[in-house]
Amino acid sequence: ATLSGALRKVLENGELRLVYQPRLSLRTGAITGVEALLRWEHPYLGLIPPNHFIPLAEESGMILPIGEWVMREACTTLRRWRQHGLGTLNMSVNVSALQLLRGDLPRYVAKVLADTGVPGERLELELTESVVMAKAAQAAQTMQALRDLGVRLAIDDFGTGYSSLAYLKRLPITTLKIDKAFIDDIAQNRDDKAITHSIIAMARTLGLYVVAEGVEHQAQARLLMEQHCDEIQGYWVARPLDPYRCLAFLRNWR
Ligand code: G
Ligand code: G
Ligand code: MN
Ligand code: NA
Repeated sequence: ATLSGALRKVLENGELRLVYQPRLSLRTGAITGVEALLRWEHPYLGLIPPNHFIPLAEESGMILPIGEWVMREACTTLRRWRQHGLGTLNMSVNVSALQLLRGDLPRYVAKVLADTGVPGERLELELTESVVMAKAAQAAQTMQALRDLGVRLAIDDFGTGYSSLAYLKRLPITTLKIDKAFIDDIAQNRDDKAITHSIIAMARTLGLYVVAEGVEHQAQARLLMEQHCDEIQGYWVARPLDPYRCLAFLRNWR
């Protein structure tokens, strides 16, 4: 049996689950939201990381039903947490190219929001830079329809592609997530420090919200705070957590 063969059955076999990684505001010290990250628990191959199976799911088109499952599962979890007094918590969901380029994403998102009672303003979708840039014209309309639902749009892994901030500004994007590659050596490397500094400065000018990814050390957090980065995400704040542990983490936070 092949991995893509097994992938075709993940949904009916119930082998997918989501873990949630908290995001910290450097302004308020509050946890503002979580990013849903997909995990495939194969019965005998064990845990298969998304980097291995998402490309396969994209080739086969399986990413469409999987993406719908992710959206519904993430919003259902948020609905439950909202009943535990976490009414202002935001949920970020990764969306792949194929989902974005199919026109019916906004309709599906609207349905999930209606079914779960989650306000659109509490949902953020993470799109990768390369896709948004390559298919800007096609993607722009879908992105606007999502914005009309109140949903925020983030560019994930920002800085690894080729886009200019000025160009991105013409798309209805609200948030930039600076890729971990620029954060890793930020406390030692002057070039990386200069890069994050200018990304943050330009984003501020353009009215975009900035999140730094992959923050593992306090020194990185302190530097990003000095640079007025809005939020951070990474092992220093918390690892991706299963829903039960994540709820406990969120309720115990200060
Ligand atoms: O923690 P991590 O291994 O989860 O994530 C690896 C990569 O997989 C990241 O680039 C992330 O954006 C992507 N990813 C995680 N979950 C999802 C998902 O639900 N959908 C899509 N399309 N990508 C995801
Ligand atoms: O590409 P995307 O940003 O959506 O995926 C985030 C990926 O980075 C996931 O695989 C997640 O588990 C991982 N991740 C999150 N925080 C950290 C961190 O602090 N260090 C490392 N090495 N990986 C991280
Ligand atoms: Mn992401
Ligand atoms: Na990323």
